[in-house]
Amino acid sequence: MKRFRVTIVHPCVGRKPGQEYVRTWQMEPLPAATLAGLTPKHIDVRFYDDRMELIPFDEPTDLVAISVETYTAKRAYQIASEYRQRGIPVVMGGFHASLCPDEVARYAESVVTGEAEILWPQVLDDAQHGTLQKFYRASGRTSLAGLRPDRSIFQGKRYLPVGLVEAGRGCHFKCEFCAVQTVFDSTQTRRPTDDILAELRLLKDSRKLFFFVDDNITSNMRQAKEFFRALIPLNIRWVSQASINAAHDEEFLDLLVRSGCQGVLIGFESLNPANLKSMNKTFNTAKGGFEKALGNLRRFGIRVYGTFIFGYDGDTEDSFLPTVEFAQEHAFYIAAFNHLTPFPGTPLYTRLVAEGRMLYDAWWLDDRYSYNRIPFQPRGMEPDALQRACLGARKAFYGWPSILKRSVDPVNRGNAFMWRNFYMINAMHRNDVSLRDHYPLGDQAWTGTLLTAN
Ligand code: B12
Repeated sequence: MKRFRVTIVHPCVGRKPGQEYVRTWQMEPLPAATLAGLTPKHIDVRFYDDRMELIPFDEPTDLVAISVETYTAKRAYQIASEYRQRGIPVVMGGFHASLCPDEVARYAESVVTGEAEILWPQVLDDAQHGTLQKFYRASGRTSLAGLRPDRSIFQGKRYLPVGLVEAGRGCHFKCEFCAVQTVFDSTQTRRPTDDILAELRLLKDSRKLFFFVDDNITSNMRQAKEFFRALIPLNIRWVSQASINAAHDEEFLDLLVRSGCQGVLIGFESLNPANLKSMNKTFNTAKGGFEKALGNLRRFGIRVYGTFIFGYDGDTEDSFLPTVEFAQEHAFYIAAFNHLTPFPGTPLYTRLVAEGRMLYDAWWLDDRYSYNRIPFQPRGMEPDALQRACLGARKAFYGWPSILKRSVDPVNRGNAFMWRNFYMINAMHRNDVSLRDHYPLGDQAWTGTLLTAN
């Protein structure tokens, strides 16, 4: 009997005519490996990464699965149209599908909202029987026990040698701008420690660094500590995302270091307490605030990837320089200076719509919109000034004098591996400073017609 074939596609954000997609930050996409791992063995799986290869639309397949984020939605709909024009049904899932299911449903036979662990086998079964439903909605959270991402689909593709692994999903905080809280309803689930350790052992020889992609690895401190204790004997190097409250817990910091943590991404967001209040992120300033927390991290030798958001109501053009100086003074290993982005479905988006401040109906689909353009009206400056100032902040932080100064910081050169990589990673960021500015969403050279579904 003919085997059923499913083609998984990871879309890129967009493409300029005749040019390759931006090559930096191309890591193995875990959503694709997770879906492949959930697919029964009697089904053939193929995988194409639109960021690095041409999709062979004419290759025979029975079902196409596309992961959609807000920035990749436009490109995802182009890809879906190519397949659907050839009579192949398309199912979409991922963050944007969960945030905007009705929009996504216009371009696909089926939409999966929420986590796919329970629903995906059902989708495949229905597809094989020709009974695909329009919506498959996950109710509540799914257990992550038994999760086995299948990375064999990445063979032959050139990704950064970083091992992306999930330890948990979601975050209990309710930051106004964050899409994660909307999708997971401010809850966090964790994988059983033994499952994670088994996955790490499989990957350990081929990956020099692991990235736990958890939205907030510190969301449940008790479980995080238990996990770090179990990690110690593995002797790996890892980085992840954390909230700053964890930097006030000495036992936690000690376990971070002993388990091989090389650095954490922390969302500082703003130096302005009024902005943090509007973001619902006042926990950032608790227990002595940034200075105390950064002092603690420094004492334990933990590198910091600091991220900042500009464009909240308290920001003006004067907000940028002190923020860049703060990041330089604390010798952040790397830092991000991004404009506020209202993702659909977030409380921020709802508020800005209610205040009449959105400049596009759906910026992610609007042909006038391009990457890094400001999609809303800030209060303290004009949109163009906000965009220019973010660019200026990145240029200053990734200027050679700043890179060199930060490179000799004792924490950043705490071990040879991270010191060597400091130059490579900062050079990559430096190269990226304006690379994505005004990058199109969707492939600009695409001449097809977006096919809508019933
Ligand atoms: C790792 C990561 C990255 C990595 C990407 C690594 C890579 N592979 O290339 C890096 C650091 C480069 C990155 C960059 C960015 N990221 Co990012 N990233 C993540 C993060 C933390 C984890 C993603 C992951 O692997 N999760 C594990 C997988 C298994 O989970 P999942 O994607 O949710 O998939 C599950 C379901 O959604 C569903 N599903 C997913 N796809 C599909 C498809 C089908 C067909 C089906 C049925 C189901 C399904 O099934 C899966 C299993 O349940 C997420 C947060 C998160 N919780 O997902 C943010 C996240 C995806 N990123 C986000 C953003 C905004 C960005 C940036 C734009 C940030 C910036 N300003 O530069 C960039 C650019 C993104 C791009 N597309 O180019 C947002 C997207 C929001 C949105 N509305 O779309 C998220 C959700 C973070 C957030 N706080 O809002 N990111």
